[in-house]
Amino acid sequence: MARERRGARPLELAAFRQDVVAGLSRPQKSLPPKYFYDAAGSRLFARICRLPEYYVTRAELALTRQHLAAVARFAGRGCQLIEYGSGEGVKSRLLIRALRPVVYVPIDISEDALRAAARALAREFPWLRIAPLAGDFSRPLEIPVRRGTPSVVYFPGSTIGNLTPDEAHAFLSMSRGVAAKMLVGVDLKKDPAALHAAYNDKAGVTAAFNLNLLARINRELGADFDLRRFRHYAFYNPAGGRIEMHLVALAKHTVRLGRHRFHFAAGETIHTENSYKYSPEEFGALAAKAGFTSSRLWTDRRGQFGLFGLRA
Ligand code: SAH
Ligand code: AVI
Repeated sequence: MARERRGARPLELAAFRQDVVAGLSRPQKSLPPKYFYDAAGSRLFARICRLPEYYVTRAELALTRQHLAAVARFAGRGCQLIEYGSGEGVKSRLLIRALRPVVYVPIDISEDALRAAARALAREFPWLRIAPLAGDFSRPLEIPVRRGTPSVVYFPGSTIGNLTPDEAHAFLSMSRGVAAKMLVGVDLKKDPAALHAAYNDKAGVTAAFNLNLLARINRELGADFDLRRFRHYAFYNPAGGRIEMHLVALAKHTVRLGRHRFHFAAGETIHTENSYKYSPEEFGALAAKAGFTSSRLWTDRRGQFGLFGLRA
């Protein structure tokens, strides 16, 4: 019998189990990255954002501060602001201050992180109506917005990079039905050495984040992964234009999950995440294919990260 986490819904747990079993049954074992974000995973991600090697958050924060007036003019004040994968909402604060939205709808799969961020924002912005939505943005969601007031979708952090280009295209097309304007944070192509360092930090926080996925499967689904038998492995794949994160089995062994048995050869990997890096042209073309007719791009001074303003 699986040990259910307090508060975990049986349906979500069933979907989690199904995805894990399907992913570990493939010739190249894989797990969907959305499952990184239980409460522990969200805390580890917050630590990643503060690492010296992880330029992503700092670059996006800097460019948002630098171009805030132009971004606010593009989005328009008094809109309904819908944010996918809101997490801690670090950058959201800047937009909320500049846009003064009539409602802010943060959407995140990590319920604990979502509630904590919403509580903090409510203290900071007592005038703001906040309508948090715990859910999976890869599935259709009922978003509580009013017709008649313009909506803006905000998708920062390069979370779009964790989708395959096909999934990103589907996501952008879906968002076009939610709002006519979108702000998307995109990590840009750069020196592979900088990318490599960002996903192989010296303090080992990214490794802990990657391994927490196995710990979560043990906690919530009652599997018997031995974390000492796996090693974090992340590298830039230039042909694919993406960082790949894997967990490498250090020795031949078998993992049990209920009635399932998953055999690992020494050196075999579980592919846990892709993090796509785009050139401005590549992302512009993807947005155009998804039906956005015009796009603006703001970048930080070093050209590491881009914020795209898309209009349908
Ligand atoms: N926007 C924040 C957090 C980025 S981390 C920032 O820029 O720093 C990615 C966030 O997306 C996490 O909070 C994670 O819980 C959430 N997330 C990942 N996959 C998701 C999915 N399928 N549906 C909803 N939220 C998801
Ligand atoms: C959330 N996402 C954009 C992060 C990234 O950079 O792909 C997740 C992450 N994985 C390892 N470090 C950070």
